[in-house]
Formats: sequence, C-alpha cells, structure tokens
Amino acid sequence: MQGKHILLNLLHSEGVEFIFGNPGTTELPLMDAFVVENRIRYILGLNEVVVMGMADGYAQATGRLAVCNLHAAPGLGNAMGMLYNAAKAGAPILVTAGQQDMCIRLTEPLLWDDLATMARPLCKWSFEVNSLAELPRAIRRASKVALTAPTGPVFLSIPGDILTASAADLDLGQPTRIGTRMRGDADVVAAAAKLIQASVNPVIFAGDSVAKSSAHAEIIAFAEAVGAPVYLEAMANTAAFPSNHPLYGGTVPRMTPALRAVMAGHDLLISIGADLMTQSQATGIEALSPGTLVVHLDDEPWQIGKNFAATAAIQGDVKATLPELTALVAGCGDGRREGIVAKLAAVRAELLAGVDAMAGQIPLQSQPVLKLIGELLPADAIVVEELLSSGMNTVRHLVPAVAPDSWFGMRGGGIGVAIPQAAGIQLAFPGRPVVVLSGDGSAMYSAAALWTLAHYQLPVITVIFNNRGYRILKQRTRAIGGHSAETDTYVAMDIEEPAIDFMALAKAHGVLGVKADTLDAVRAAFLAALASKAPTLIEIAVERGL
Ligand SMILES: Cc1ncc(C[n+]2csc(CCOP(=O)(O)OP(=O)(O)O)c2C)c(N)n1
Ligand SMILES: [Mg+2]
Repeated sequence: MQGKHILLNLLHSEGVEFIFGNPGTTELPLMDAFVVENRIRYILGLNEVVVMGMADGYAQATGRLAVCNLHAAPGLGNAMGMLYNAAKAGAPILVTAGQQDMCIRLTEPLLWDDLATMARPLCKWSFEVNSLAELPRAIRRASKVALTAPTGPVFLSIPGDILTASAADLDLGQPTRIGTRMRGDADVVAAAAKLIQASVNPVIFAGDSVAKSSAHAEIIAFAEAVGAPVYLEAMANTAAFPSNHPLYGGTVPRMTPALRAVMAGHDLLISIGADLMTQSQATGIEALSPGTLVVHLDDEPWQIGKNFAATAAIQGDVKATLPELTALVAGCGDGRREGIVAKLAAVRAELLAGVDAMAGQIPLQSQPVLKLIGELLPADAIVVEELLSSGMNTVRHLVPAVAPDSWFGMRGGGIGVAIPQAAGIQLAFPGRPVVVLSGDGSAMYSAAALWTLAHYQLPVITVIFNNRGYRILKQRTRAIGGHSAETDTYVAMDIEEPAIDFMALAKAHGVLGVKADTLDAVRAAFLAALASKAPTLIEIAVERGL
C-alpha cells in the first residue's frame, strides 16, 4: 500500500473527519488519494489563513482532532498567525505540511525550508517524518499529544516521497487517549476551601478550561455556593460562564487600571481555568494588587502561578475537581449572594437602559444592533465574535453566550480568524445556526473564506460592523496623547478611498450580500438569512466617531 493511503487510514482511525487544506506540488500524491477516499472530506481554503482558521474553529468547537494540510514553507508561513491563535486557544490540531522529497532536501529546492523548526514555538511537538516506516508512530504520537491536556496544535512535516513509497505489512498501531477527567490533589482542594471560607469578598474568574471541560453545571453550583461574581478571563473566548446567569459580571478588561477597578474590594481571586492575566498593552501597573490571595484550578500547569503566586494551586480537570471543592464550601456565600446578584442586576439594567437610549441613532451604534441580534438569535446558535471596538467588554451582555460550545472569540488576538473559524464550526455542526460578528478590518484578513462558505454551502451568517477603519487602533492612539490626539488625525487607520464594497465582495465569492443601516433593516436581513439557510453577509454601517 502506498504512503498516501496509509496516511489517510491512520487519520481515519484517529477519528479524523476533515482535512482542511490548500494543495501544492508536495501534496499532490495526497490529493490523488482523495479521488478514492470516501471517509475523510478534504475542505479547500483559498489561502492558509483560511485553512488554519477553519481547523481552529472545528477543533475548538468539537474538542476533536482537526487536521490541516499546508504547502511547504510558504504555506506554513502564511498559516502562522492563525496557528498562533490556535495555540493560545489550545485547539487540538494536527498541522501537516508537505515537504520536498527527501532525495533532494539537501539541494534546498524551491519552497523547502526547515518546517519543523518553523512550527516548533507554536506547537506541542514538531517533527519531520523521515521514512514511511516512521509514519504510523508519528501520526499516533502527534494525535495523542494534540488531544492530551493541555490540548494544542502539533506539527508533522511529511516529505512527498513518503506518500509515494510503498510498504506491504506496515503495522499501523492504535490510537492512545489519555483520560481527561483528572481530579485535583485533595489536600490542595481542602486548602483552597479554607481560603474561600475565610474570604470576605471573593471574586471568580472563569476561562476556557471550563468550556472545554463542559463544566457549566459545576461552575454554576460553585459560584452559587461561594456567593461571588463571575467574570470571564481577559481575552475571553468561550462562554466559560453563562452570560444570562445572575452572578455573571462581564469580562475582565484587558488594561490593568480597569482590571484593578474590577478587583477593588475583593480579597480573594478564584481562577477557574482562567489565565491571569493577559493584557493587551503595558500600562506600568500590575494587574493584581500586592497581597491578593489566589486560588487557581486549571488542567494547564503552565498557567497556574505563571504571573501571580497561587496560594492554593490545583492542577486538574474543572468538571472532575470542582464538585469536591463546592461540597467543602457549601453555604459559605449564603450571606452575601443576594446582595451581589442585586448589584450585578443594577449594573446590567443601567447598561441596557443606555443601549436602549441609543437605539434611534443613525448611523447605528453597535450596541443596539448587538442587543437586537441577541434577541433574534436562536437558542442553539453558535457565535464567532471578532468585533474589537464594536464589542469590547459588553458584547456578551447583549448577545447571550450561554452554552459552553456556543461562543468563540479572539483567544489569540490575531485578527481575521472569525469567518474561517465559522466555516470549520458549521462543518462540525451542520444543523446549528452559526453567526459571525466581525469588524470590517478584521473581515478583510480572510475574506476569501466567503468562497469556502459558498462552495460547501455552509449557511454561516456573517455580520460586518462597518466603521470603515481600524477604530480600536484610533481609540488606542488617541489614548497615548500625541500628535494624533491633538489633531484628530490617524495615519493608516481608515479603510476608505476606496471604501470596501462589501456587496461586491460577497457577490464575487458567491455569498448573498445585504446592506442594513437601520434596526428594522437589520431585523429583516437577519431573519431572512436564518430562514434562507444560505451563506449570507450582512453589512451594517456603524458609528465611526471615537
Ligand atoms: C493579524 C493581526 N494584524 C494586525 C492586528 C492589529 N489590529 C488589532 S485591531 C485592528 C483593527 C480592527 O479593525 P476592525 O475589525 O474594523 O474593528 P474596529 O476596531 O474598527 O472595531 C488591527 C489592525 C492584529 N491584532 N492582528
Ligand atoms: Mg472597523
């Protein structure tokens, strides 16, 4: 049997459903094998940003192994930004790249480079397969490593002559899966419970590990027992805590002064799988005030105590570990829970009243649009959010992020990921509405993903909040208080002259385009897109002012 068929057999036995790819000469034997392959589907992206973003979306939303196949050094190079995002999100992806044949490697042929070294900083394991005989062990190991907590991308470089070589009786081996429900150390859990009981005003930060562990019931029971507000981690990605729960407080700001304001008055920080604390810029102020006690539970030991000492440091799976901790602190929040709920409700009511007060404005403000979309969103929808200035810390108050697999957004901060991710997610969940909320600037990094939506008839609704520029960068430039702030001039942050013609862009890629510049038009366009079950791009002109 030839290497190309052996590779597909191995991937099939690892449970792989899709290979997201963009082919070149080094992948041609594999593409040839797909002519007779009917178990795994090859999904074409028109560039590697799209390919890697799709694999990321699929892997995050399912927790299953995604495979992407890139073309030699330039293909891997193009994918690196999205591989960075996938690594930050811990997405279990087997990244493969076709390599030039081993017999000419030494001559440094076109498109060749040291692929394993290129990928290594962003992957848990990175290796170039050197013979067909090595391939089964390499695929088995790579798949296991990607899916083992903390999950994440791995990389294999596969020279073309491995795919064309033949082997008669190669032992393909079997998959290995390490059980994921690791319980934390009981002594440390008991120590954490003591800290929580002694705390006067604890606060909980929730992160991706909660959603990955499907631990909503467990974190809700814990938060209610402790009687503490729950915020999502700074680069909030998943719905780590349901945004419609009365103890939901919002997302943690990504700038330390604002974060310190959230932390004011709290004597204990309990991180349930949240990273402490990804900031988007240096401010010269530490995220936590000195002496703040920290309880940290995560399956990722690297994150525990990484920047701030954890007084009680528990390595374990959230779903498996939290019930024990909850049992030990039962009732300790009874005296304060109602007061906290009332305070959070008042903050939310004020926010919503402010949003309603903006509802009549034209050009539309983003927040009333988001609130409307939140009202129209079907309960089983999956949102992929890349809104920047149009979303910031309030988006989940307006568009509910409820189920652990219902929301994905910007874990790594490399923009252009949302439309590709949505394609991968829609392939995994064909029956569920998938909605992208994107800035105009972000969408342009991977607009070619629209073609994939059209080609495979993936009914993703892509909503573009078009303020014709990089508004968040203007806001941040103004904040540094230099020439831009003095003159209200921002260099290279407008997308005008020409403005992007999103209707033509949609049409060029085979996607229906609709413009909606009033709330009524947004409602009509969104409902029509949901009903049509066809990929649709809705462009909404929103406020440009800072
Ligand atoms: C790959 C990548 N390139 C550049 C940036 C820097 N960047 C951050 S936000 C932003 C602009 C986003 O514009 P848009 O999506 O229109 O959102 P807006 O700020 O207008 O709300 C840019 C260029 C980035 N984060 N990632
Ligand atoms: Mg913009």
